[in-house]
Amino acid sequence: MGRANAGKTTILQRVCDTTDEPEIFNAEGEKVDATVVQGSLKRGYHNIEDELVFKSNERFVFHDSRGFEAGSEGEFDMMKEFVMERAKTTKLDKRIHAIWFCIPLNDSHRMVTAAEKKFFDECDTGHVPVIVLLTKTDTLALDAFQELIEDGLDEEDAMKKAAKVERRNLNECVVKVKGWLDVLRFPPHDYLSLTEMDKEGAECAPLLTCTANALSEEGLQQLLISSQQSNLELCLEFAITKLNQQVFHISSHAGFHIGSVKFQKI
Ligand SMILES: Nc1nc2c(ncn2[C@@H]2O[C@H](COP(=O)(O)OP(=O)(O)OP(=O)(O)O)[C@@H](O)[C@H]2O)c(=O)[nH]1
Ligand SMILES: [Mg+2]
Repeated sequence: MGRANAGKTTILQRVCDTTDEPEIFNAEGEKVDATVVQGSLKRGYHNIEDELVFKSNERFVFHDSRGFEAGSEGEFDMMKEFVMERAKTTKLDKRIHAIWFCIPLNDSHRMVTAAEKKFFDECDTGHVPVIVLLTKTDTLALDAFQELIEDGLDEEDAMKKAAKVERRNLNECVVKVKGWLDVLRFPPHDYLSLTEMDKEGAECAPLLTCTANALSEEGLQQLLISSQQSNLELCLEFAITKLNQQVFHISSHAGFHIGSVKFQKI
């Protein structure tokens, strides 16, 4: 989910380790001709019912929201109906498992729009976690630099102090967004800031770890981690965490302690 230009497609491409456009399938599972939708895709047109799949990793199926910030009630209602129905359906192939809600931080004048607040006030996604992704946080670096120049620093000093100001500004943004969303009826499950996702090789592990941790069903957690194919370390990390939990379970029942370090070495 997320307004136009929020960085949605970029994140999906990173997760699937590709720069290609996705293949699109309509609600009936028929492939949609990419040349027909190409122009409209560029303008941010999406049909949330469509399934997006990247050739590089066909294990993930994505749905991309329309930019419902445009203020059209009809579009918002369509999105809400889709999310609430797909979050609860018992049909496995139709179920959505997690929602990444992108809020770009490069537009300080409209950090959170009314339509975004409305989502968290009205959309009951049940067990499906909604994770707010604060995107494009790298753009805060230039803002920080400019702020320091405006305060009268020369370029060299501004460069030196920019990182600190950037961190402070990011923290302030996170606090503000949380303050707005956490008071609503269906607040986000978690928040994560992402930086430079438009750069090749951008780090996806925090996003996958955060999502896996948000999934309430253990089976789904494992499925997510095994679906991502690019990060073996993450597979190992989750396998070890799982093993440690089992070991702890056994040891607490058996009344003796088995050091988890030993098992990590194995
Ligand atoms: N600086 C910066 N730019 C980014 C980042 N992520 C994406 N972008 C750029 O932002 C623009 C929009 O990214 P998209 O991924 O197409 O955004 P989208 O949400 O899919 O947009 P629509 O499909 O139009 O709704 C592109 O030019 C990206 O290269 C980021 O982390 N940092
Ligand atoms: Mg897009």
